[in-house]
Amino acid sequence: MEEKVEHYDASDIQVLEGLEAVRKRPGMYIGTTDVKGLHHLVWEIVDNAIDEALAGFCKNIEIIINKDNSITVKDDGRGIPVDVHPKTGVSTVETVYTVLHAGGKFGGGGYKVSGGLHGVGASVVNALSTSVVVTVYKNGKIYEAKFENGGKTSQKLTIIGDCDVNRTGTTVTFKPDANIFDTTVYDYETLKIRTRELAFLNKGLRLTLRDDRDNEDTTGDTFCYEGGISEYVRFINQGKTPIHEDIIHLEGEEDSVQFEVALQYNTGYNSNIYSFVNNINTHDGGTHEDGVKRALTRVINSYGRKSGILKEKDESLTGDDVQEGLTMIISCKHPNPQFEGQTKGRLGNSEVRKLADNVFSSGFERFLMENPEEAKTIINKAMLACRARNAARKAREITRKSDLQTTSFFGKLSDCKSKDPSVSEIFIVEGDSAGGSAKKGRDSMTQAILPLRGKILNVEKARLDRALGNEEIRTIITAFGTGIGEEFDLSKLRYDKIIIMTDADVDGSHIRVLLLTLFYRFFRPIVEAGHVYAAQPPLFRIMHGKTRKYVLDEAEKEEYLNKLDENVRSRAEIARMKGLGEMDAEELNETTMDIEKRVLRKITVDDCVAADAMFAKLMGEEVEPRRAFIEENARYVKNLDI
Ligand code: 1YM
Repeated sequence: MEEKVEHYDASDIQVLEGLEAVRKRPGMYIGTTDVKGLHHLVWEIVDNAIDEALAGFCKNIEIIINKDNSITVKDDGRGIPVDVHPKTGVSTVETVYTVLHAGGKFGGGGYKVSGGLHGVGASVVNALSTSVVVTVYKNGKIYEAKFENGGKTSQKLTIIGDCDVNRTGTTVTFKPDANIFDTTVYDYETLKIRTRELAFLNKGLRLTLRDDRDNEDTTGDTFCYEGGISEYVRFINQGKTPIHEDIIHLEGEEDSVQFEVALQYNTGYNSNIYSFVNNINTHDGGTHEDGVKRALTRVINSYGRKSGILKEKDESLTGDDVQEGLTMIISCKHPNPQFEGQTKGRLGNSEVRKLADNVFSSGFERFLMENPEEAKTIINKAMLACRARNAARKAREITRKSDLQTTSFFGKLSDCKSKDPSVSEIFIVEGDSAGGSAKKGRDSMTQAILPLRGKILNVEKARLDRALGNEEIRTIITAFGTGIGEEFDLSKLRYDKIIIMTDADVDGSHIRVLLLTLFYRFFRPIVEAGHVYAAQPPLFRIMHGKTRKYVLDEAEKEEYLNKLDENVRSRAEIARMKGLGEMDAEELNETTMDIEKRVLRKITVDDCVAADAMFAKLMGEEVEPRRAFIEENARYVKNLDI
């Protein structure tokens, strides 16, 4: 028998057990092992570099997608400490990369919570990678440590060379484990959106993203914003028409809590308010957002009264009124944030409410007093919003009273028999003829059909009161059962799935975008809760012998044909499906509606900021950005079906 030469002591075993736990239940540490989890690994490493920037030692961060889909992150900070760590007996570099939860506990102070989902950092990335190389430039030396197969040290921290004494920094390369992740292919756009956001949120920090997979000579994208969140507001307002020139930027600090807000009103009717704590998007708001919103309403009302713009007979403006057409970024950096709510997307620290209110109210009041013209424009806009809100309430009352009973409504909606929302679904179908086939082909127990006659109103350009004047939109609201605006209630939704079923052509995609705009603007919680889907009608029907096969797209068609026998293929009859209206009930059921056979695509609002910019570009008032977008993307269109 061979004698074992390795000597494991208790601490080694603990380390291995820790990383093994991460590999056993990766979801606990990074949320998911799908493409989202894969990208999450990048941010765990980048967050350490950002922490170093927040501490004031790092100015440049570089992210590179390497040829083999491994990722390299470089920074020019102090470099991870290289001395032996007193508790573990190995170098601090090794400790940070092999001991679970080590990350933030070492340095102390700073804003160490930026670590995305659970903030456990480098060791988790190591546990989920097949190889990790950490290089530290410090004290005129180059140090290197290597890890393999889920975090096992394969090379202890070693000096591998000399460098300029002034050079400092950390470089990390990791390759995600294909046994853990559904996919190990990185998406440049996904990384780009977040990299840009991090640059907006950390003013002056230079972030570069580069893709070396196809070509190593690319320069990539570099983001650096001296104006920070002010430039973020300008970016979001691209393609919108601001109603005052300057972006208002206010900031303050108390007890090591930094608070910052930037805002600008535009002529649109929607509000785009995004808040962050330690660079993490607080989707569900919290005390920082509450403090600002409360102060905004109070200051506008009190200035409005004092200045006489708001007359005695006028009612006070509400939060919704003063937030119409408002683009606002709120950013708080907190040494000890408390996240609340199911998805931990809400800031709970109560002291932040007061800080946010104080910083915002004093700064904003001053802006209004120093800029009376702009103040008047802003308050007049809020007063118009107030009038529209009252008009919408009246229109809604009429909708509520009449629609559910009117024959016109029931003429349109073929409801399902079930009254149980958890099993019910509604198909919103383009045109009467497709609507007819869908009605015949449905399972009437659980599937409701709502055919749309005309194009629905573009709500990007309309307020709620006008939207309520549109018959197609009124029908949709009545069918959903949730109400709209101030009285919206998600729990009253009558269907679990809302399925948009449009043709696979230009008109169909236009109607789909109009519907998505409507949902995104007026029913966002329905989208966020994952109730909205797009049906995927097939593009081709392939017949050979007695076999009938439907395929979704060109790629699937090729794949299927390639599998067929040569002489079958040559006789194989291919029909391009023109539209839903051309399918008979049986075909429509089989290809698009049958719960067992159909393919649905879930619509998500993964990145509200990006989606919003897209909606504004495609649907907003300004023609130029839309034209630019179409020109930019025309080259990607392969199967334009006109
Ligand atoms: C490409 C990834 O990890 N940079 C990085 C990490 C650290 C430091 C500097 C650092 C922190 C401190 C002191 C401190 C980390 N250090 C630790 C620990 N880039 C990247 N740059 N000196 C250097 O926090 O006091 C964890 S991360 F724990 F060792 F201090």
